[in-house]
Parts: sequence; structure tokens; C-alpha cells
Amino acid sequence: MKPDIDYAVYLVTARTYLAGRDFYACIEAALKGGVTLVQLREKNLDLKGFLNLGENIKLLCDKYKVPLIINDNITASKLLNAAGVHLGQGDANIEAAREQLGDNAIIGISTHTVAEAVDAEKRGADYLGVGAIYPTGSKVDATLVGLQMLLAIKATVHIPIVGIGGIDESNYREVMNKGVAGCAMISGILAANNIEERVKTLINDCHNN
Ligand code: 3NM
Repeated sequence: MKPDIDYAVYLVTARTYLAGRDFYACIEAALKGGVTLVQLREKNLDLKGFLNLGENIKLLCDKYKVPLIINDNITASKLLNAAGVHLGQGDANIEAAREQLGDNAIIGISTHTVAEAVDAEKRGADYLGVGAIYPTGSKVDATLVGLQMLLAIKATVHIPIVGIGGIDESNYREVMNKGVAGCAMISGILAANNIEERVKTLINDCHNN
């Protein structure tokens, strides 16, 4: 059966913001705080390096019963027995991911236009990432689409939508108020001095409104 996914506070990993801190300790702090979903997104690793990192992250996610999504790499997702994969527009296609990972895998894809979103839904994506909602320093080639595009896509497709790009505790509620399933964040979580407390604040914002 396809797992029920809670997209509310979705951690996307990047080692850029660790500032000397231990990667696994930071991820565990986020899990302790209550992140509902984790995406392992590490762009400059070969498969072996990716799997090494992934095995440990998968153990941590299992410990906190939080599903793990793998960015871009279908093979790694399969080998790690992760919940699924997140694809970019330029990555492998949804059909290939579905064929290799099966019906129960969660397949997400980044979209920036209504046309991309409609196409992704038609091709069987489980959720859409829409961004960048705000300016972000975490992805050099991010296209700023804003809340308007989020609303336009929300009005058109029926699968869950996750906002991404420049989201932190100051604007998380503003995005959630648009009726999305959740927000994906790198720096909004990992750049915090106290990651566990930051996540608790976000979770609290998500429930108290
Ligand atoms: N994808 P932060 S923006 C991974 O627009 C990613 O599709 C984006 O990092 C998109 O939370 C982005 O630090 C970076 O802004 C998100």
C-alpha cells in the first residue's frame, strides 16, 4: 500500500549550512523536532558516496518513523529502500521512476509552471514541489515563481503541493495559508542554531492556525 505522507514540515538536506556541525546530528535534531518528511539531496556525490550517506540517514529516519525521499537518484532510492524519489524537470522521467520503484513509491517532481504541473499529474506524480516561492541562496539556478504561481497550480491540479524556496519560520504560515500540503526547507531548518527548536516552532505554526 502507498504510505500516507505528511508533507507539512519537509526537510531537504544540504551540507552547506552545517557550519562545522555533524551532518547526522543535524538531521537527527530535525527528526527529534518533528520533521514529517526528509529528502536526501546531495548533488556532488557518486553512487557509493550517496549510498554511504543514505544508509545512515535511512536508519535515522526509520528510528523516528519518518519517510525518506531521495533526490534525483532512482537507483539509490531503490537500493536504500527509501519511500521514493524527488525529480527535477531535467532529471529522469516519472514513468522510469514508477517502473523501477513500483506503484507504492512516492514520486515528487519540481514544477514551475501550470503546464509542467498538469503534465506531472497526468504522468502519475504523487506530489509537486513548486518554487521558488521566495528568493533563495540554496539553489543557484532557482526560478522565482512566487505565491501567485503556487495558487495558479493549486487551482489546477489535485495532487498535494509543497512550496519550496526561501521558506523559513517568518513566512511558513503565509505559504501554508494558501492551502498547500506542506513546505520543503533547507536553510529554514538547517541554518538554525537550534535545529530541533526551529522545527518545533514550525510544527507549532502548522497546528495552531
Ligand atoms: N528547489 P531553501 S528552491 C532545492 O525552486 C530547491 O525548485 C527549489 O532551499 C525550486 O529552503 C530550492 O534554503 C532550495 O531556500 C531550497
